[in-house]
Amino acid sequence: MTPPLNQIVEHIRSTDNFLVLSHVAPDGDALGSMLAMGELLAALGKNVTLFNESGIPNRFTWLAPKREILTELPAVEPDSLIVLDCGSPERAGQVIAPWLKAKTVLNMDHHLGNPMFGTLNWVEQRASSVGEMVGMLAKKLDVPLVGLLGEYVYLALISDTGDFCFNNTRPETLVMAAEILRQGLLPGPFHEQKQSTGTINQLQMRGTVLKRARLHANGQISLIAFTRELFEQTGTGPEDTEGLVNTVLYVRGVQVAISLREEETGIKFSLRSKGSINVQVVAAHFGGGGHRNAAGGTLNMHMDEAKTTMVQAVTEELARS
Ligand SMILES: [Mn+2]
Repeated sequence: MTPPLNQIVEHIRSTDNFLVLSHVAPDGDALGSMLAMGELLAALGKNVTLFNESGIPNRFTWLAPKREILTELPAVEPDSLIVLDCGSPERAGQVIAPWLKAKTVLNMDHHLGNPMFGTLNWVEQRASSVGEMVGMLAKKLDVPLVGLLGEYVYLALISDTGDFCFNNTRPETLVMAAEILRQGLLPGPFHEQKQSTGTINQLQMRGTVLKRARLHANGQISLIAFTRELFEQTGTGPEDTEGLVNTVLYVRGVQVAISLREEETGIKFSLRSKGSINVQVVAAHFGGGGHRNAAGGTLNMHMDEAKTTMVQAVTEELARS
């Protein structure tokens, strides 16, 4: 067992009141690991409050969590904060920022380049997901991955591994998934619930985006772009873009897929790569972050400039690989 896990176990055993939070615009790992941590701490008889600045996105309302997810700071101050899936403290959002500086912070994450901003830091880059780390913690604390705890860990596992297809799927990940199934989770209905969240507007918006997809660098780069104009025309929004970048990565010959999304704060970019091509370094160059095969960030420029900039940066990284 790794020393940080020991320290986290000791800290949890000796502390009573926790605030558990994950990054803004949460994905399946951020939500799954946060909800799972809530169940785990409750199973240990601890007081736990959940916090996420963005709340629960529409595509996850089917989870219908029993435990409330606060979007404002709670009135009662916790003894400790557990920060999940945040590659940097900024990812936790602005509301919580003062507490991150002032309080005891357990930083549990799996991103490359995490700056170890916590009082205790457990950063496991090899873990498929932070949900997997919560599962490891549960095992260490003798809490079985049963019921909601199992479901939430499973959500985190399948979300960050692309249903166990990405390189970050390790034997330990599948052993944990097997354990959750052994405890009673049925994967068929679970996946069906998770997938059945689209709308016809979303489908048509995605059709338009795919129709406009382009290849660059002799077919090694694919690029899609979501404009605010298109969101307005189709009655959709940023969260309807989820996952489409993977679709354009799987075009034959493509090594890197770029997705650009126009937001009020600038252009959000998402990068996906195949094999050993590292898009985390490209994202980091523009102040973003992530993993070797999946990374992102924000560009403060217009869409046309963002397209040229990202294609050039990725082309240079391809030349280095
Ligand atoms: Mn994650």
